[in-house]
Amino acid sequence: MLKLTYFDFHGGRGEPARLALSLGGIAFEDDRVPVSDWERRKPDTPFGALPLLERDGQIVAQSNAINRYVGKLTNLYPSDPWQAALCDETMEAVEDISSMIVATLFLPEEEKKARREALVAGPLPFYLERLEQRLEERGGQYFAAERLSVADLKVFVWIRHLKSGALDHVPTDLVDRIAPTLAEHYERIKNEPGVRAYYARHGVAR
Ligand SMILES: N[C@@H](CCC(=O)N[C@@H](CS)C(=O)NCC(=O)O)C(=O)O
Repeated sequence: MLKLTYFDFHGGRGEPARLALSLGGIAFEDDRVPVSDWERRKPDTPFGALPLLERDGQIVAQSNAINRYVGKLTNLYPSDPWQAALCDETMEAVEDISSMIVATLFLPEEEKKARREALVAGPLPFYLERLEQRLEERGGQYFAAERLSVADLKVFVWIRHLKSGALDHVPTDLVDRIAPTLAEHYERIKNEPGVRAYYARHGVAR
């Protein structure tokens, strides 16, 4: 059986793979690490970070490698090489902008405010607009192969975070104002029956 290890919160780099495995109906051990356990477990991980996926006693790290692997298992990764590259492009772009946000998470309040306001003034709208443009060029519904893929799940998880209000100094209506097609994409993925079922199972309202 597969074991997916990630922190015990909703969202973040481990969530797209949790969603993909759930949507694909693949049973997996959902190993949710309490933040209080992390220091103890970190030295045993390949790169000192989560998520990890374990299969038959072997481990693969790096979220997008995991996303591609589970995407292949669940038919949520394009088989056509070009469409696969478009799927990868989307996931790496989300990785770029998410890393900028993650870098602000544990800053002292004043520095956090300044850094987040700078993100809202530049990089966040830039990535939202460029992702929206890419989505529209591909028909406006999905990021690759005109069907649901792990790229859509990764964008969904990121947009969900931006809209959640969990990020002080990032207006919750930023996505709606800057990238309405991306906001529609978020609603479409949120309303996928498998995605609704996943969050209902985990007792998350949004
Ligand atoms: N490039 C890695 C980055 C992994 C990463 O930084 N994960 C964060 C959580 S989203 C983490 O484990 N942070 C705890 C730490 O660095 O100690 C990936 O995509 O998986």
